[in-house]
Amino acid sequence: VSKFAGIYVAMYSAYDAKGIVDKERVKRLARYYASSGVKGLYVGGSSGEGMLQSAEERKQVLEAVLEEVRGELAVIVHVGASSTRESMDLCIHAQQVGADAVSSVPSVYYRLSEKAVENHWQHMIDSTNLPFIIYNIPQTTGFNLSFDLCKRLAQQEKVIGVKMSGESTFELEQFKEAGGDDFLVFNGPDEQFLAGRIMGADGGIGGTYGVMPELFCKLDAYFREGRFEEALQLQHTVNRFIKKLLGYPSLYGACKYILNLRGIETGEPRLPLLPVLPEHHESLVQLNEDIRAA
Ligand code: HMN
Repeated sequence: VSKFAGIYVAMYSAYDAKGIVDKERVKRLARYYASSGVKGLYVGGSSGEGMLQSAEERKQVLEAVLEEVRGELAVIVHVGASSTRESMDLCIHAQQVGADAVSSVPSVYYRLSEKAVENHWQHMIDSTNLPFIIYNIPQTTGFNLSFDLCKRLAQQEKVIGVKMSGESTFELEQFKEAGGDDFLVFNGPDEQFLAGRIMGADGGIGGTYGVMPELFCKLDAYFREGRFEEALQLQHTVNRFIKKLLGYPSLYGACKYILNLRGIETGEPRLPLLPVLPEHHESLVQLNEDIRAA
């Protein structure tokens, strides 16, 4: 299980100028991360806009990523959808094409009981031999994983961890406790990466890593080496960038624009996520330079 610990870029999807999934661009983006030092990629999550794509498109993105970096990077694919059936189909596909693990949020839109969410996840777990990583992101799904449910799920060998995108490091610590030593916790809020690591996270999965993967790898290395003062200083630097990124119409639009500036074309985010406007270009050019100089 510990082979999965580490830093994962929550990868953006890449589209052409018309907004259609562009497999070549997806491959180039995956290749860009292969040389950045990260452990792997988290495909089709919030940053990857999996929820804004058809199942067919999600499969295309995953296939492109695997064709490019299979065996080089660990690839976790988010298969969450409103419909259990669709998620199961994505799990089966993930196994067929050689992903390393699957992960899912609870079903969204319907207000579901804990029992229903557990059943939703269980169907996915049973549909594949791949390891499963729970994705807890209460601020967008309205469902907060309980300690008890985490503990119950973690008893299954296939359930290897949780991506904790809630902001409480206390709950993060509790999930680690619930799952036991073999259970991985991935920090979700990038601006709290160091705090999450200190409270027990085994690594992190984040969207802003996508524009500064090297900085997060360095931050993680400082933590592992016990160089906490340097780690803290670097987290402060990173957070100044994140704060700026959060000031644009959409975080994803801003990050994708920065990648475009680096020659890694990813297109604009899909609506309803807003792209950046021409008036933002100049400040993003500056931000890109600041990140590169850090
Ligand atoms: C994903 O693709 O699933 C996300 O990257 C999840 C991740 O935890 C991000 N959370 C959200 O987008 C809600 C963070 O990386 C987040 O973008 C960052 O901490 C800035 O607030």
